[in-house]
Amino acid sequence: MNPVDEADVVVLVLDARVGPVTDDLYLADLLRRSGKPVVCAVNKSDGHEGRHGYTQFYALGMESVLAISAAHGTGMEVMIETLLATIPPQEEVSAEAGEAEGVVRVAVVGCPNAGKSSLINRLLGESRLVTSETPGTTRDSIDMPCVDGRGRKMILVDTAGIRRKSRISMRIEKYSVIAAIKAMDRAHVVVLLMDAERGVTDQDQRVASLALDGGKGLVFAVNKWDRIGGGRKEEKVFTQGVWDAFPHFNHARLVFLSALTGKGVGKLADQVHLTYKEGLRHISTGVLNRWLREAVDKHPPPRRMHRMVRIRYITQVSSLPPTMLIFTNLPEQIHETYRRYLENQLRESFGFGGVVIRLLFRKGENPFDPKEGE
Ligand SMILES: Nc1nc2c(ncn2[C@@H]2O[C@H](COP(=O)(O)OP(=O)(O)OP(=O)(O)O)[C@@H](O)[C@H]2O)c(=O)[nH]1
Ligand SMILES: [Mg+2]
Repeated sequence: MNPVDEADVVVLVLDARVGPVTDDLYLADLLRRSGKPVVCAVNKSDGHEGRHGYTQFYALGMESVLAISAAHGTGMEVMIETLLATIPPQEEVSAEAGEAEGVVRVAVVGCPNAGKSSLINRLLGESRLVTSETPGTTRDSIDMPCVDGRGRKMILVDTAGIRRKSRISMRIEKYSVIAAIKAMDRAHVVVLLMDAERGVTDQDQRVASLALDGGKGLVFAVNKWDRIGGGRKEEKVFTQGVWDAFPHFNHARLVFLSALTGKGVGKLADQVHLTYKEGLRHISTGVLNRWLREAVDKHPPPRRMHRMVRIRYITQVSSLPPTMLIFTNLPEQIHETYRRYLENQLRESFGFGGVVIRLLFRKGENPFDPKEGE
């Protein structure tokens, strides 16, 4: 098999100071006919001569013509970026494969006695796990494959109740807590189960942060709602309490349920699948850049040390969690407030409920702008 057939994308390296020569035209034509995405990297594009030479390569009629300098390392990030944007996103492929298999790994975590094992039994439709009113019943994290009423597959992972460190006296309990945290690590989506009568605990806050920081989807669930016997008003009050405790997580979904009666359990399964899908979403580079221009125009980053902060380009490099690479002239000058602004705007436009959005700021020179860096 020839190397072009095996490639996802081909980089055609050209010399800014020589050409385009006949061989370049021949190669460009050959590659165009291969049907593969081609990125033209015009090397030695530094200096006046190089910059002038680079523009000649538009004559090749290729879509991506980038100025680079292998010797000086300029234009590398934009090139890598363009390559990543050209390759069909792996996550999207795996999302489809995942859809076909439909297996979402779900870790159910929460305080001892919150009803985690009861909830999993409900989802399984049978009493497979031992439950009891004694906190600390579950010690191991067990995988439970399950198909719900709508034919969707999940792997449910029961975990030991996570309690405050100072209260963990027995070694075995300490290990089961570590196991619960590990189970979370292997999950796509974490269901944080709270006990309606207890409200939000410190541990819940720690666990939610762990889940989101680990790039997991997060769904809040309030169990034992049958004991409250509450209606809409009580739900509203409880919901407010949850968002007060998790001010940065209010994009996540919250479900009221009763593992005992089964009410709300189907809704939880729906929200788990939705959150998983949010984490897998991939937004195309074109759409993202149109969004970026609007967001930055509406509210440009403040000047820093008498310099304009320019935000030039954005692309999504991975999913689960969605990770965006943003090119700017002064990455170290993007402050938390502005990062949050961009994150909120992204959520407003694209959703991503229940998952973190990672924004990575990189120094990116614009190879098309000779004034860059001034
Ligand atoms: N009223 C009511 N009781 C519930 C509900 N869910 C669970 N329980 C009860 O709460 C107790 C604890 O349930 P478990 O499922 O064992 O809780 P767990 O979170 O797995 O507990 P550990 O494994 O000890 O961490 C049991 O007595 C359950 O019957 C519910 O929705 N409503
Ligand atoms: Mg249990």
